[in-house]
Amino acid sequence: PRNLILILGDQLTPSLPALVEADPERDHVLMAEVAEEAGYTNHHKQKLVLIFSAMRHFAAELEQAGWCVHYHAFDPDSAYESLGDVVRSSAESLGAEGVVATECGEWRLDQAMRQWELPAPLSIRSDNRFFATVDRFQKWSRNRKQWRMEYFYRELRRETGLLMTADGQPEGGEWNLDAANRKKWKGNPPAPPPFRVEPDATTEGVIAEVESNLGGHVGRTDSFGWAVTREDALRALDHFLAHRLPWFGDFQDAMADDEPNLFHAQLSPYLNIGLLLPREVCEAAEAEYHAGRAPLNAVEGFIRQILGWREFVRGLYWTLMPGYAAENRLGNTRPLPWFYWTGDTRMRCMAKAIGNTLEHAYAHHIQRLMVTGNFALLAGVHPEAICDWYLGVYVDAFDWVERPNTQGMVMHADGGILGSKPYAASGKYINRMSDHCRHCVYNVNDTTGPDACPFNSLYWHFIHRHRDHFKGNPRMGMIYRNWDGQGEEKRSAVLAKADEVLLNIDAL
Ligand code: FAD
Ligand code: DLZ
Repeated sequence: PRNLILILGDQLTPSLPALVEADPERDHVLMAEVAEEAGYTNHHKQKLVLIFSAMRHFAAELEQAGWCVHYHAFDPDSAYESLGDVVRSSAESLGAEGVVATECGEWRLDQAMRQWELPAPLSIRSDNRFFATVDRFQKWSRNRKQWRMEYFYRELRRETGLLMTADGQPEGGEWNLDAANRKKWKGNPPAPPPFRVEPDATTEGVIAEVESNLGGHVGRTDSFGWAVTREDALRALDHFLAHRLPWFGDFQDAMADDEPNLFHAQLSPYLNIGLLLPREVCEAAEAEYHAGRAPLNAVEGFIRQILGWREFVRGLYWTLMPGYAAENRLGNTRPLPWFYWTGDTRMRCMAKAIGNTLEHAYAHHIQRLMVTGNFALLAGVHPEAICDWYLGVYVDAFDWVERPNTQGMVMHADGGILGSKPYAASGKYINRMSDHCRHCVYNVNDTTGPDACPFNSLYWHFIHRHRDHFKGNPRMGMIYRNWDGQGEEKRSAVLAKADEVLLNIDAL
């Protein structure tokens, strides 16, 4: 072949420049399932199944479209450990004149790619599947003291025209309708059943292979129901638009004991591996608003997650790596409590969020941020330990999006680049937004007694131990006034209780 075109497991998009600019008559495609990618973290088995099965389906679609595809299926005895090994050997044996790849999503692999020693020159094409290039983000961020998602988002709204009126104003007169999106869900409207795709023969085959070759990975495969083709991902999108989007805004921050997904889209894995494109997803949601089928608070809230947060964290990642990964501004040292890997804890909210994660490789944003994330923040877990957990257990997890969300949004380890205030909360918040506490053995209204909710004392311990760090933060002033106003005796009792909780953390 003239060129060998490498397609990675999260690049399953026919419109990639590397494919569009190539010629199926002269260029060949290379795809490979390899031990190094499967093993760089404890990937949930459903994530492995999703990626391998989606890769195999994509390879078959390319073949049908006339491409010659060299596909290396996972082989535990393979002589090739890494993508670099496969690319080198394939380029050599096929006599390729050049190798073409697309910018990859992780710093780790990007660095490795740049050091590959290949028999033919490597060219790396840009990834056109985002609204903004990294350069675009850097142009925006360069001269700003503070980087706030909201302002980057507004620029992208203007540039894309999404939810903008003809005279350049935000639809409805306001940029951000978040204040309308904090309702507790009390069962109405009922949450729709999740969208599931029954595994086909290819997926069944991959499930069996993952169980036998990578069976030590976290999670289970018997509940696998993710889409593995663009066609089914589009059906998942339609299902979301029809059954969830209208209430997405109202209940965006809600949690429910027996409804793990509520009105969330569950589209992140498809966006992240390229089965769906962010623009088509946002445009489809916008069309629902214009057709009068979904209210503005839902559609704006949804589009903000993709056009705002998703683009913002990607720009931030590529601008601040690799230093970002080492940030630990709160000086945390604690290892991750073991129950993160088992769900075996009496804290109801944690057991539910972790249990769902282990079963489905998914938890929605508020479970990640305000339950498992909040607990790790309050307990002072080392950022690397909690990052590694999030990178493993979620079907949508890739370093470029997981890292800023964990290191920045959850752990405040970056000192406030991503968020001006830590998302620290006591049990009161969880009780306000969910019905978990009603089913919990711990008492959310108690802070120091034997059955007190652990989040309560840990919250004040967190506030107390990081006073030096947060004392200049105007958004934290009221919290410190509240803490100081509680009196010496009460504060000592709260701190003593938190010490006891931390000492017995694995038994909570
Ligand atoms: P919805 O709530 O329905 O949102 C719609 C879409 O918006 C998502 O599909 C996603 O593409 C995007 N989105 C929403 N919130 C964010 C966000 N904060 N950052 C970037 N995109 C966002 N998302 C990932 O895609 N991969 C990750 O590895 C990941 N790790 C996370 C780790 C932590 C600690 C936290 C707090 C959040 C993380 N997120 C991650 C963001 C968010 O939780 C998920 O995108 C979301 O839960 C996916 O489910 P959904 O499709 O139902 O999302
Ligand atoms: C996540 C992942 C996994 C588990 N396996 C593979 C693989 O075997 N082959 C491959 O090409 N890609 C895989 N991926 C996705 C890559 O790790 C991904 O390209 C990087 O995470 C960069 O975003």
